[in-house]
Amino acid sequence: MNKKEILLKALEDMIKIRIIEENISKEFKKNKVLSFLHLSIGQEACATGVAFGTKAQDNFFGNHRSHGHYLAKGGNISRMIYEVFGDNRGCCSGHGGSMHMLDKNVNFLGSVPILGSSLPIASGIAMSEKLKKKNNLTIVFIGDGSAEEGSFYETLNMAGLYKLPLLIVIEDNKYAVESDKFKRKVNGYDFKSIIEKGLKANYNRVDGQDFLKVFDASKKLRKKILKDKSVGVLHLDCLRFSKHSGAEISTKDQKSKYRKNEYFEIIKKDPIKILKQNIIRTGMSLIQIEKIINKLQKKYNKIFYTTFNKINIKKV
Ligand SMILES: Cc1ncc(C[n+]2csc(CCOP(=O)(O)OP(=O)(O)O)c2C)c(N)n1
Ligand SMILES: [Mg+2]
Repeated sequence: MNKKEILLKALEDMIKIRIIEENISKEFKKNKVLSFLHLSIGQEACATGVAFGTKAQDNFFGNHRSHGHYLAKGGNISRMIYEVFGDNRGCCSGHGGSMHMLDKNVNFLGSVPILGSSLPIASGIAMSEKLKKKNNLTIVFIGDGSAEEGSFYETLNMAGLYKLPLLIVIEDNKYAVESDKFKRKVNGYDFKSIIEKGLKANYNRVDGQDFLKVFDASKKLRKKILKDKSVGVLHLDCLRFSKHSGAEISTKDQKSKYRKNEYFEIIKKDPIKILKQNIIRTGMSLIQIEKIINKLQKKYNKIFYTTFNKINIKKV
């Protein structure tokens, strides 16, 4: 694929994630989702960029906010929708719901909502891949809050010691629930130097709102980790548009006060807008791109409701 084709395919995947999540959100407001809901709207470039920069044979692990990780990995849209709404046609037979998805068909080996607990599990898979002499990478997505857990440092230490092909992707949206990273959680330590010098792992930090930067960084890290037999951390600065949990996705229903003013700045850095600018640089006009987006929105709205309308939601 040439650059323009890659960007257009990424556009499709990012619109897919957004439309599916917007529709889940609409149904959540009508009490149709029986579990917690954590939307990744605003963070689509992270999942998509890493999926494009790695290979189908690589493994993904997710967390409580993983619809985007699953879809970017090529997960089946209907199986995810069924799962979120507790239908037995879901990828985990409807028992897991939004926060517990697993689909071996696409090497999506599990989203684990207990923060930090996916890290040792992912290391075990990386160890297994190494013992089987497979040249595959295992990627585990965590949030900035989860990178403050002890298991993050323990995993980096052990995975480094055993030279495991493991990539930890930190989606750093600066908040854990409503706790501000800088005001309430982090004592100003030098994260880069702890990872690189302290734990001797590869480290790269890029703008997680820009698909191209995430794509490029994950491609390079994959190559380096597999070549040097070393672990890696990809630190992505990103922005979630929705509140931590629940359905609110627009400024109108943004009720939480903890980042009210900052929120208007945040939504200016829409990853889809940034991707559109990158596509324009390949020679396409904005009108052409908007036409494509319009078609994609219709396509994924239709796919969502074709599946959703087959679900008989049972109250528990
Ligand atoms: C061990 C543990 N403690 C607390 C929680 C409750 N909890 C769920 S999500 C979350 C915040 C996570 O923040 P972060 O890792 O930055 O991810 P984000 O939600 O920002 O994507 C918390 C505290 C949990 N699931 N697991
Ligand atoms: Mg966070």
